Amino acid sequence: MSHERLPTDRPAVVTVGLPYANGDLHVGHLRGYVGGDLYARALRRVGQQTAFVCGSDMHGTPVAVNAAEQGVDPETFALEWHEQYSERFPAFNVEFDNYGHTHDETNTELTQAFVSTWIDGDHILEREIEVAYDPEADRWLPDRYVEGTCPYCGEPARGDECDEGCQRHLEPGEIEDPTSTLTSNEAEYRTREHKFLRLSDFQAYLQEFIDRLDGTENASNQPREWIEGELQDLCITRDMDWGIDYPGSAADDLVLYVWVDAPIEYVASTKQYSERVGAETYDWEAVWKVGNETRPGTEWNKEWFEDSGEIIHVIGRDIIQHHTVFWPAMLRGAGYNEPRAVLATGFVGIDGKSLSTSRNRAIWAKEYLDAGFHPDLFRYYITTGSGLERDVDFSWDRFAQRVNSELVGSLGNFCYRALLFAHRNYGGTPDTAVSEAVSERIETALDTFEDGVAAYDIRTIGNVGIELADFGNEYIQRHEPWNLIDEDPEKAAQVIRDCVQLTKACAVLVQPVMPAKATRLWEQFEETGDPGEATLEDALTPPPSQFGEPAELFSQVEDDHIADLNETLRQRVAEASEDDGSTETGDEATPADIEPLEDDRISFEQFRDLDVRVGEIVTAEPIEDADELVVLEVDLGVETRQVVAGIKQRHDLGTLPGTRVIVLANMETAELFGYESDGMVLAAGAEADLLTTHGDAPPGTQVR
Ligand code: B3M
Ligand code: ZN
Repeated sequence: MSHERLPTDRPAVVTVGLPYANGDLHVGHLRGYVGGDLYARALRRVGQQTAFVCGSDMHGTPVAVNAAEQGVDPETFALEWHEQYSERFPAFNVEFDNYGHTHDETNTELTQAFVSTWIDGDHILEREIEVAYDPEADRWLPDRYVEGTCPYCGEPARGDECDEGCQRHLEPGEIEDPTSTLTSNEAEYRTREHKFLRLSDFQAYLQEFIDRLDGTENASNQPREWIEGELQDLCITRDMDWGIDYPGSAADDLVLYVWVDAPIEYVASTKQYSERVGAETYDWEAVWKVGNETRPGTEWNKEWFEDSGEIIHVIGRDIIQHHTVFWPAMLRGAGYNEPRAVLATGFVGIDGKSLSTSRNRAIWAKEYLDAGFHPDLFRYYITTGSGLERDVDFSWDRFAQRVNSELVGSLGNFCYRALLFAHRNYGGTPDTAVSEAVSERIETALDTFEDGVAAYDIRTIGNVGIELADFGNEYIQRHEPWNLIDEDPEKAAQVIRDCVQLTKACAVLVQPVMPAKATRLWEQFEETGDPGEATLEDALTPPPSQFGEPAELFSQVEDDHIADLNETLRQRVAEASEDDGSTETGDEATPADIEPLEDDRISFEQFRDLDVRVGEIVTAEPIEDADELVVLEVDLGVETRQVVAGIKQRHDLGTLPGTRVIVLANMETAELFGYESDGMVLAAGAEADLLTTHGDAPPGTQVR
């Protein structure tokens, strides 16, 4: 880590990638917003002055295409979704300090000022390029108006992104076999002049920037190949009338590319917040500018940045390139501060399959709320189910299981038992000091929390309160105060005093992940104020000597409810696949294709000869000229092995790191295409569908 440890004495801003104002939000979107909200709350908890900002992404073809489908003008369409998001986020306790949108005046002015500074700094060039055109519709086809094949990986792609394949940003004119999404006709390429940001001006800067960047590993590893190779200039204009005008071009239908004004909204939204609360309370320039002024150029000078605040972006893994290559260059060219950390989330799957809005295999934000579940349950599930960088699966079954065991069974049970016992026997907190062992355990939890914040480790931050409750449950069970109360009243008072303190510490520690539940718990002590304002030290200060009867914090999720939700999801996916003529299970083998089962039996001893282990893929690299082969580094707990596997047909390599696989560890070694393969990864079928684990058995675990 090249930065001073958090918290610092400068202001911080936490942002989350802006949602396109073009449709319903689902659990896949919510993961980032909840993660960002948790992190912003945790930062404040450790004493860092923090603004948490975001806004709706109103421009670009994602909005224009959907608005046209509905027959509405893009502004009306996007504003409606913007209003809806402004209500939806707070319903999940995602509380932005400012939630703006990219079409507002603050962002329009700031965006044009950025571009003007690039023009003044000579970073803009004009170039004639080939742009897709639909002769029948008589229109240019920017971005999502064109589909075709990715020139880098050969997968189907959209005009400006290889969304199903290698996830690269595509420049206008790059996509192969272009088809118009307006008429489904083959598109023509026609010559047109556009403006470009000369990214190569910032190459040396970016190479150093990426070494300074904190956050998840994928965010600083993925862009290296681009930053180290030749940087392509970024086309920053589009032939559309929906967007922010290129300065001085109001007349000619040339607007800025949506990825120019979208990240600038991070700055604009912070500015709006500052303007609302006053710069003495929060000064946006102290964060975004360099020593409160702009210093355009291509250089980076340590002293300039020492006094600037901390910029932390939470984003989806598919937009790493935009945030670690384009955005820092845009900021530097305009003379602004740079991101300190980028935290890129993995994807959210549904029932072990990828979330797909076209197949309606998604859990929608509204649907979750309509099912009557408290938002904090989802917050807990989605942030602590796996590390932020990893993919996480949402299933109603797993949701119910985790709520029932971890929230009802552990946290809820402990707090209720401790407070009820204290209330009934002592009217509140027993009048004695907390034992040394318990205060030490609380201090350890506080340290874990602080280390989690310093390491941007959202999962650890989300878990620390529950782990403390696990300790509490074990503690109360071991000491059985209900037996001690007659035999050894002093000891009983001591145990309950400890448990009440642990409960208060839990309230302080779970607040970032479950803010509303933490407030309810806090109120049970009749503690005044808001646990959101509490500091970490409050976990160790005595709770009030008197409090009333507590209430249960969580209630059990019922099996019938879950069965109904599963059925609704199943029906919806089936209907969607009928509508588009596909079958949801189309890639499964039919019974006629399946080999009969083997008659020859083997002994248990023979099976035991196989050393089958759980492994975790660390890296996955294609082998050139081998259509199917991939070189994997697989962590087997005790050591990391290189394994060559024929799995390229079915798996997107970018998504493999972090995946748990099953490995035959004592397979004899082999050499394939010049690479040694030390083990065999198990996969199903001719297309090699990787086997993985259902629970969380760690790497190295034996399979029996
Ligand atoms: N509106 C959504 C996405 O591509 C896009 C993010 C902008 S962040 C500045 O995930
Ligand atoms: Zn691609």
